[in-house]
Amino acid sequence: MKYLFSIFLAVIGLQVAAQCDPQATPETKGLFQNLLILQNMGIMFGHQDDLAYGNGWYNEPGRSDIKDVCGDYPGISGWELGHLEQGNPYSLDSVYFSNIRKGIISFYNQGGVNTVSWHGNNPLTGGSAWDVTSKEVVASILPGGSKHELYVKYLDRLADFFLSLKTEKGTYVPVLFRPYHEHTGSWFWWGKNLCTIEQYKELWRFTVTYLRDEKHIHHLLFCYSTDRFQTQEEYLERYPGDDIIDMLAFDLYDRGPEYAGVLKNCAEIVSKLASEKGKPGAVSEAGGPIAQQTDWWTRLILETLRPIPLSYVLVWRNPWQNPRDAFAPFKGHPSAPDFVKFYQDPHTLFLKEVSNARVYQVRYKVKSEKVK
Ligand code: BMA
Repeated sequence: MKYLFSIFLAVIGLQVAAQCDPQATPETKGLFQNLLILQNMGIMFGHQDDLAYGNGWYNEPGRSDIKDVCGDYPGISGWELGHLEQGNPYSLDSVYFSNIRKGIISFYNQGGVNTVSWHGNNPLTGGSAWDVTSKEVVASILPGGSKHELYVKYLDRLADFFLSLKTEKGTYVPVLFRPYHEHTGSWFWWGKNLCTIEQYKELWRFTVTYLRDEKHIHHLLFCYSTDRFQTQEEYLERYPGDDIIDMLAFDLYDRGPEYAGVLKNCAEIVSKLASEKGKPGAVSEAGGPIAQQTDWWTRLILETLRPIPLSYVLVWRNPWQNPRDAFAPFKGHPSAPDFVKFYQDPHTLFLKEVSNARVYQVRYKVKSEKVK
């Protein structure tokens, strides 16, 4: 009953405001609407590269460290496109793009949500995403810049990939696309000290309009995601605009005892802003010392985030070579028992719940669509 009431409120409240790309495919509009509705009912759990590899294994179709621990898959699955822009066959984390494509389509067919990050190489120096030796990179790829054509080629490769995300029936698979993340820090070439506010916003604006208007891609929801921040002003300083961004998020890793407090503050600010803008909000990356703090899942993540409406919290990858770097539990991990409690809590949403919620189904028409 409580849930029905919040769905009702959410739907009524959203009819006026909430809209993504007006030309978005029905499944993408449906996803946008359902993310808004679901975040009032619980929080989806996500894991990066969950279906690609895990602790001690690589590319075993159907396998997932999360499923090994709790019997279900995450509600949202993270994927990485770094090096796709180079025309390489596999990502910087050694996952074949052909397998990423298959994984995204298959997870969609099971009713789950897919999100994509992009640690693209530095187009000016040819170095990695972490090459911060030049402050001219963003300027160089904007229209008129010396590397603009190269950047357009990068986007063309991304566009080809996005346009290949189609089911057997020819339906484009919606994806949450989260480029240029953690820009409030300065460890990527698009970071705060590496470009001006205007250049960063222009980078987003060019990227989104190119993919949407020139390449006719209408199955992406664009996600803006900072690193840690203290105030709403700081969070919004480089925000490119409501017509460009569909979803508000932040990344926050546990680096000490202040974590719960900082997480709460960031989550409250993003949740409030997202609700004011009629957009979903999320913790787009998280991770903590789960091998030592074995109750991290319930004590820190769940307790902090429970009262705050957010669409998902995604933890980073489990590299197959090194159990100490795992951000999620795997079979036999010391935090696995606590993770099972986290899974069992009604507030967390895994694939079973997300697929039952039919998140690609359109729930309401917005005004502009009725008038047509
Ligand atoms: C980082 C690390 C790297 C990885 C990159 C992109 O946080 O996990 O090893 O290459 O993300 O996924």
